[in-house]
Amino acid sequence: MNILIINGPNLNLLGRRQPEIYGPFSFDDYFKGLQAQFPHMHLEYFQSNHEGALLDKLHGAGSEADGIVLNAGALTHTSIALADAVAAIRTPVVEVHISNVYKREPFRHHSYLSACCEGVIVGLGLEGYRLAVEWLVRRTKVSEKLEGKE
Ligand code: CA2
Repeated sequence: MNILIINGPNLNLLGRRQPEIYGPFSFDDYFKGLQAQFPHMHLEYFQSNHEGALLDKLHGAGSEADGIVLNAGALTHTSIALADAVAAIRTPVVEVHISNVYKREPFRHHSYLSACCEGVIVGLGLEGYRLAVEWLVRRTKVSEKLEGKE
């Protein structure tokens, strides 16, 4: 089972700036721990500060990944192009936000992506990624059972 985690703009700064909002850990360190927790799964991590690169990754992942965890950063609140890409692929996508965007500025309260995603996890810190992976694994197993693949 392949799960792809995609982080958008500025999330490469995790652990280096604003720890009071985003916590003290870099994503690379968190990702190593996540891989150890899901040893039988193929987890891939991709981060980009460029909208086009995120679009290309989503298009490609449509045929390769069984599930996608997406934190599009600030593009969440602005990008109809990313929403269209999520809607265009068949792979289930879970939207994750590290901070509780509803406790923050009003411009963070709207997401173009949520309506195209299977679900949204907000404000649980980096643990949101683990919960999203766990849910995607279960969802895939349930779908396979329903399709009689097991
Ligand atoms: O809470 C989240 O995960 C966000 O997606 C993070 C975005 C923000 O624009 C969204 O409203 C909510 C910002 C990512 C910036 O990440 C940084 C991490 C560390 C230091 C500075 C920025």
